[in-house]
Amino acid sequence: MIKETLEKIKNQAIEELGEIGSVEALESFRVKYLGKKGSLTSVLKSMGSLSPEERPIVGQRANEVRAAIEEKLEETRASLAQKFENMKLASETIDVTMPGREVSLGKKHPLTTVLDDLKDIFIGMGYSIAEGPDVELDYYNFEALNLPPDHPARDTQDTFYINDNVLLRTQTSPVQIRYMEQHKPPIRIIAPGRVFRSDSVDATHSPVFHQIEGLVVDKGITMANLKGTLETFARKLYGEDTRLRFRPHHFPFTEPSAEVDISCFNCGGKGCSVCKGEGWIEILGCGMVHPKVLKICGIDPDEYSGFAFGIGLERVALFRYGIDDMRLFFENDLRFLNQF
Ligand code: 2U9
Repeated sequence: MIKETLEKIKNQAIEELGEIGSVEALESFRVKYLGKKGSLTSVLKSMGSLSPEERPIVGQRANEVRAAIEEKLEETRASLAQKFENMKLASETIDVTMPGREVSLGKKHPLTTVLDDLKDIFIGMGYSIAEGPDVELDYYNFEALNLPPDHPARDTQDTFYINDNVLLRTQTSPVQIRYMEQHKPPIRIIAPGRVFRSDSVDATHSPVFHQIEGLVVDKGITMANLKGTLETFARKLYGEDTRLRFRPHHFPFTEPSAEVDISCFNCGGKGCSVCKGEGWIEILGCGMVHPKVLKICGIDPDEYSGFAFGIGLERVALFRYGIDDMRLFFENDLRFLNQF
């Protein structure tokens, strides 16, 4: 009876093994037949009921059955492992004859390219780069720059107010004020950054644009240093033949002040469509730092003097690339940006 059960178990086990397709199913099979509570183990446990003559014979057969099942189980395990290895290899095959995938590289925004060029020129002249917050105190943006409350020039720089004292900066000049509060002369810095004005968007205006301002403070700085610096800068940016024209102007934070034109880089000054027949192109504003501004920053205007200038980055880029609408810089249309 036990012998028959053994044969049944063996046949059933071998048949089941033939159908097993996963490692998990193989483990369940092992527990079912060979585990502590498995069917073969139960048979062995029930051998006590056999006669002393039968016991060794059945015992030997039981061992043979166990060995046969184990052997087939190991075979199945090996062939399953082989099958999965083959599947893995097949799925990971690389076709080296396939054409490569193009990696599309990003590129600099034209404003970044222009900014980097300007930075390089001033760094080459020994300037450091200073930065400050976009959200500023009224004090740093206006008052310290000689623009007290109710000063008429505030109207031309209307901005976005967070509250009575906090606003989005209209110029990068507050960076220089903060710098002067913390550093003694000699000072030679440029302050590039984003500025804000409450302007409606059109081809030449944007409520967000970029400036790069410069400040030099030391003993004995004069208008001649300012002119020489700007001439060097303009020649590096627009070519060695570039001439400069200083026109008197007024800014509350500089005295005297000037607006600066370059001779047209397209026609050399004869007049063309780029300079609208003028021969000159306005590129920046500048002046000698107002003594009141130096004083408010703790620098003695009797001992020190300085010059400052401001350049609108978008304007430089518009001229360089022959673009007539500033909105293109901010729309992020890749058909436009990919041309640079
Ligand atoms: C300090 C003192 C003086 C910065 C200056 C200008 C003249 C100027 C314009 C250029 C184009 C603004 O973006 S724009 O419209 N800027 O004309 N900026 S002088 O003068 C300073 C700055 C900081 C402490």
